[in-house]
Amino acid sequence: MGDLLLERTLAIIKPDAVKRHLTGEILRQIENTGFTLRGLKMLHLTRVQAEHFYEVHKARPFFGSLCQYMSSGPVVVAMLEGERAIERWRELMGATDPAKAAAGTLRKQFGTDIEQNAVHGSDGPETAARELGFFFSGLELAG
Ligand code: 3AN
Repeated sequence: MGDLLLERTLAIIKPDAVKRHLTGEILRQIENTGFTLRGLKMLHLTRVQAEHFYEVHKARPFFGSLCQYMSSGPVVVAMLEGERAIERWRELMGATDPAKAAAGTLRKQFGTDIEQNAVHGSDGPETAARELGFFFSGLELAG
């Protein structure tokens, strides 16, 4: 066996997608792509919680608008597990700007614009560990 790399990553179905009743369809595509759902919950972030989650972006011009949007309605957060899950989930999401995302990606199918782009995914192993820890407890992360 070669380089099997079982990873976990954080997926968020963002408020625009939840509002448009796309949660089930997005979870279906996640499972069809071979990811295992290891954790799943819906929550409505406060503005302060959204600012904390996106603190790496606090100097960016879109930070205020992004946090407003991410706290505008419920989100669904999922812990995905699979081989090379971090990179593979980024591939299934597609480019940040839905207009530039490849055909078949979730952002191409369901994104509205560069901000309201339907889904979030951790961009590397350290981010995945931090972001999973933000939403899931030690109890949920164990095992
Ligand atoms: P990605 O989510 O593809 O990793 P990031 O980390 O650059 O992209 O941006 C985080 C989030 O900030 C994006 N998912 C999107 O909602 C929002 N965003 C990124 N770039 C812009 C922009 N130019 N204008 C408005 N919102 C943006």
